[in-house]
Amino acid sequence: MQVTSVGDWLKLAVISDPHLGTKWGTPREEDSFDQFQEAIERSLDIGAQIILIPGDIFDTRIPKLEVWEKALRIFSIPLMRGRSDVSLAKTIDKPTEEISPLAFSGVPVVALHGNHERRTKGLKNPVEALEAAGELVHIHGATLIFDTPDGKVAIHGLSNVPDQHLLASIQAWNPKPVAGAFNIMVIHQSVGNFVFSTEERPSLALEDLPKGFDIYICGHVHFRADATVDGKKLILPGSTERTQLLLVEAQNPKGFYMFEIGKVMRQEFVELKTPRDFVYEEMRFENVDIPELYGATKSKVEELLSRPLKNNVKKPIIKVRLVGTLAKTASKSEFDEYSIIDEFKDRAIVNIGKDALVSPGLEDKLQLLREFKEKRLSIDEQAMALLEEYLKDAEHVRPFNIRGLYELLVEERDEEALKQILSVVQSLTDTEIGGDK
Ligand SMILES: [Mn+2]
Repeated sequence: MQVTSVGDWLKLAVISDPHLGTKWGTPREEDSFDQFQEAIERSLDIGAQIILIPGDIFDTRIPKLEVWEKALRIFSIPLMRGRSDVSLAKTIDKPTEEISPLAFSGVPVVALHGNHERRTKGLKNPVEALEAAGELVHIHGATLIFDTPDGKVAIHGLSNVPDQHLLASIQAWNPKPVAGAFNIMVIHQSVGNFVFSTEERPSLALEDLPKGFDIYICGHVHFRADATVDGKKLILPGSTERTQLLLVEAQNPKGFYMFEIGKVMRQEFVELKTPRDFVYEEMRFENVDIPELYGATKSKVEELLSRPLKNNVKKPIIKVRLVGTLAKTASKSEFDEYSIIDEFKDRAIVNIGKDALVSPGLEDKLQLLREFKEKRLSIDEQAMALLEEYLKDAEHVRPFNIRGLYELLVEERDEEALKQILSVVQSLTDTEIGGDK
């Protein structure tokens, strides 16, 4: 990328959805921090004059102190890189007393809060806490106008709003492009066809976005994408951290955007080097038995591990999704995916999805449920009947009076239930010992 260019007003970095603190307590707990720090440092190395973060800096509303400690260190990096040649000229709908002069002692960071950080009205969210520390400027239904050596740039931002209030919030805010400035509109919502997950409905049609801005930027969606709004670009940078192990995440690299804004706008997606490799594969089966399933899954993981890695420092994430039907004699619960995960734990972070693997007996079980419904059994009776159905082949529970125990437990007569169990266990051990003699 060309670092020195004449006539550009501003080099703007857009780094989205770092989700700091996600996967805490797992082998991946450092990832969100490593990737965000790389994005911040590299954007500064390329010459970013403003860093814009469209929400979900943190993974939770009230992050742990351990997460804060790491986050505060990373946010101090842009402050220490020397004063940027941009200055805040004016704010609209943003009281200037909320902004700390410290935020302009280095390269300023402008941020929205995302849905992961949003809190009830009257409570402070963690992005506001970062603002109080002078590490960034938070915007929500507000505009910041910056003077750069060559022109004005206006950042108009609406932090995350619950879907049902979104249109009303945009109408109430009613942002207008600033004359003579390059106008950036930034939000954190699902928009158009871009949604966080298949369960989510888009909360905003592309045509509902306010008109007349030079570029639209949207956080929230974790894979990189772009579209056109009113003849202008809509950029979804995607998250720096891989929070969902979906196929689309395996196909899209993680990174951030650098924009060179001026009479013309240039953009570059900068791919990060710190993310772990992520491989996603689907395996299809028909009437597979359990030993076969173990064998096939293990050799698939082995095969995926033999491929060259981009990141040789961190163990790759390998997701294998099992799809299809099990043999008649097989039950899904007999397949313990954790034994495979454990077997490979020194070489990879393995994830095995077996939701789409169907036991042939499932159809029979659904039929059973339908019958219960027709017979109008009570919930308790349905549970009892299901329990009996499940246990009918389990020899080791046969000596127990399951129905009797269940009824005692429903009535919270736990002591009596325990006594019954102990007396059965006693009689069983007595006969075992007796048999040995
Ligand atoms: Mn997010």
